[in-house]
Amino acid sequence: MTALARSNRIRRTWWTDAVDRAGCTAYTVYNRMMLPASFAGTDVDAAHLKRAVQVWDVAVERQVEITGPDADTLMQRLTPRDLSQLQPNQCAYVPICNHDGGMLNDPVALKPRPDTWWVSLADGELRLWIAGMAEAGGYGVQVFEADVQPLAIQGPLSDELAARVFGEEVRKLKFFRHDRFAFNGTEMIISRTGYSKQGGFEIYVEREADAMPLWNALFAAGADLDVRAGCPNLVERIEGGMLSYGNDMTDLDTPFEVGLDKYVQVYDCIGGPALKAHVSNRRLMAVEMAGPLPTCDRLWPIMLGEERIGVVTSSAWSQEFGCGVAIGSVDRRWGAGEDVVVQTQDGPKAAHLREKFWR
Ligand code: THG
Repeated sequence: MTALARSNRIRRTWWTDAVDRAGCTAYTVYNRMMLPASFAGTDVDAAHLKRAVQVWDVAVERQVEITGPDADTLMQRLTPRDLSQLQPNQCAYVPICNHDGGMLNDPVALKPRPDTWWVSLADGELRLWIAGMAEAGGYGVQVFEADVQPLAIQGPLSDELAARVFGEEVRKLKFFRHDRFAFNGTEMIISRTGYSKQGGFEIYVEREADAMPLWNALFAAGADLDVRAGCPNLVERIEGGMLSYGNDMTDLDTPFEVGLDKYVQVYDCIGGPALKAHVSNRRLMAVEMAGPLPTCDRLWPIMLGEERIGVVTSSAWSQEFGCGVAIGSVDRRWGAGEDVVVQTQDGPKAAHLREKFWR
């Protein structure tokens, strides 16, 4: 394996020094910023995430701020998800589509204040798209990347750790809700969200001066909980069927082709007419694979006899389930139960299409 060459072009976060010191062994680049990808190895990291609690530097979840009197109108123009019933303290997972209905991003959106949205981006260029739409449509808003850096707490002991640092009230936060909690003489927005199925919170840190004090407070408070530095975990997220923009979907996929049907309710939006007319002929499925598996850094054809019926978009070896776990984009004519062959760069692997993910 070769190293990632660092430079100014690949932005550091407020915690990069601490993440290095904590033993990060691999980074990836996400929104032109450093995202830790491994500490003790994906398997060891996953096992620890499932039993204890981790602190994740997810500053790469960039917040595009849309602020002004037309912020709500523009936001509803940008997504086919119906935002009209959303509570002020609610987060929403929102597909964002181009005019063909193709997925441009799958962010979490929330309102830190009235007339202000934060669009918490997956990897992509969405700020330019939003700024362009605001300008072209003459919306009364400002659009910019806010200097907010999220830190996630994930794992079954997340509530205990968060309560020790932010107080018992944080336990009452419901899934995909946010609120403000005191820390270090300031208030921080915390949501019960995060890119794992193990539960936890995300803290939207707005001042660099609070970043290391928060990191240090979490590690001091969680010593007896075996708190460790961690990161979004490849195998855990595939076991849970959590999607990764750029891997499991691109602008060549509509929400219907990547299992996001339930977030398409409004057609009077960018991409709405295309989505209304759209007939999708493939969908994402769980794929169980025989190992050993090489790194999935290209699309792997899924073969049923001589016919190519889809591609594997992400995969990893699962120690917990004793098999390769994968996400595949498969022709709708074929469904769960099919025995298939996946062509990896290391040769063919026996595989099986499943109805459900592993958790
Ligand atoms: N949190 C925040 N911002 C983010 C992510 C996050 N930005 C980047 C990336 N992750 C965006 N993509 C996702 C993908 C899945 C989920 C959240 C963001 C997610 N999915 C739930 C699941 O699959 O179980 C379902 C959510 C729902 O149905 O409402 O949480 O993690 N701030």
